[in-house]
Amino acid sequence: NLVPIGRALISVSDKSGLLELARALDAQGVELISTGGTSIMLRAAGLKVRDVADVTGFPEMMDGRVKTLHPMVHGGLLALRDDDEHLVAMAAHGIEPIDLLVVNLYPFEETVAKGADHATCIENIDIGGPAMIRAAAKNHKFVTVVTDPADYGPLLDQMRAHDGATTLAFRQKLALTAYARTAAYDTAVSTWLAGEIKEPTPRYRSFAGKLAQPLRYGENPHQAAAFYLDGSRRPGVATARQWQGKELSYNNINDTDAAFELVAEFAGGAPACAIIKHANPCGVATAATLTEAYQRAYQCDQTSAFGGIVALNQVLDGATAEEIVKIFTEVVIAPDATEEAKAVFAGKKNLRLLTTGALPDAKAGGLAFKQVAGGFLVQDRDAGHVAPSDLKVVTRRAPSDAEMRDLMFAWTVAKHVKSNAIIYVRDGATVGVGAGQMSRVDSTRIAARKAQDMAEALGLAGPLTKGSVVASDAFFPFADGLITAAEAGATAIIQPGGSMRDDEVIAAADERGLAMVFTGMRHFRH
Ligand code: 93A
Repeated sequence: NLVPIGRALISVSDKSGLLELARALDAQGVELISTGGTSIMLRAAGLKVRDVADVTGFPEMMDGRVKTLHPMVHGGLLALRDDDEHLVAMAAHGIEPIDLLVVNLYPFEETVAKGADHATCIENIDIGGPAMIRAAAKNHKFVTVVTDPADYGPLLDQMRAHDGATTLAFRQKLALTAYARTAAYDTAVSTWLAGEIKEPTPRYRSFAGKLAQPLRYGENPHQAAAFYLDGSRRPGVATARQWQGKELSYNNINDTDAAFELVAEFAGGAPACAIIKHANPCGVATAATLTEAYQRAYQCDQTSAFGGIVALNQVLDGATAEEIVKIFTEVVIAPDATEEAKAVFAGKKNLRLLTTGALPDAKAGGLAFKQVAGGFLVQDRDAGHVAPSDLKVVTRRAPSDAEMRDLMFAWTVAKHVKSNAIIYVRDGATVGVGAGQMSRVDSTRIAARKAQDMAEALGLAGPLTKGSVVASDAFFPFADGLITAAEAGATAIIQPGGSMRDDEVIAAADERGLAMVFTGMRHFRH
């Protein structure tokens, strides 16, 4: 099953590692054929290379749209070397076998991620490259196909080990990578086009990614798992730099994402901190300084914060790092970290520090996928926002300015809490979070109960929910949830409204002197 490589066609947009590869192939006596830009680079480096135009007898034309789409190329890739008819056809038409195809595609995904205009994106749809990749991969019994510079090294290792040949097992592995690559590429094109023409229900949807790292295990140790990049380059856990600590786990990645997406809501605002456990915040705060934001987030639920994930919306400084290391934390993620902060963390070997260079745009579009048995659901990511001017005051009393600030904060946090979500907030910090309950009134009670526990732990007299405001991710179906919140000391409520019993809920608020605003927008999260 060893097939020697005598002739290679190289056509690459990403030219990293190209010269080293071409020199090594040349040294092994491999004949090189290449397309426009690739040829120029090889020739400039003093390598002997044939232009694909010489092979096809056709010039590259139409701005390069037609370069390799020719039987001389595709015949050379697809011909079965052990089939007499194929050999006769090759001889009849002067088709020479191509044993190695090295192609990486026009950078379509990168072009879209950069926000290029429509025409530029269209021009970056590679046609000839995928056609050759698919042809070579189909014929992997004889042809070696390399679609990623990361495989140049392994290719040369193979050739050195096998006297210029590759094994079938190696070619098979490259072929499966090749088909996965063209599938992911066309997924990117189709997804982009669906977005361009605002087609919400394209007939086919796929979800593609590039392996970032295999993970030790999944949500549980008996589940195999890996982490893939979706090509969007959204700043976050997928693109972050890890400065220290052991490898992130599946759950770490999931929680770190939840944490960073939450603080991204506070981009450009006051220092903000979120502490996450099991994908739900156990404390979120904004304050005058980052240190204070951390302290206040921590105070919301000191018990759960242990072993949590901390996300910050600003550069991590030394003082905040000193605060964070007082308890065990799994991961800290921030746009950046000062040298002092890094020095503080250096003493905590198990703490992972991630920096992302930027905050993601909380209002950016994108798709969210969820698997169900036999299919998957696709929706826009929840980029919904309400401004204070969108709010409708439904009670006799309107919120004070201070209440309004806290209501907006609470609403923002509620978006990131699993339903049914109830958030008590006081002075820019959560004091009680009720998450993931099947009944809304339970979430209201649990959050108040936790705030009470915390007050006792801190040795405070009154409950922390006294004088708080409350956000509910969806409407109160009955007045009971609101009454529980009022009894816990809440003075103002923010919720979508829209229940059949809104009148009862509003009346209960009025009776207790509460101010309530409706957002008209819901933030379910399951
Ligand atoms: O426009 S294309 O779809 N038409 C082609 O026939 C074709 N053949 C190779 N693009 C084509 N390619 C792509 O050109 C390759 O996939 C590679 O990404 C790129 C290399 O071009 P150059 O060698 O001119 O830099």
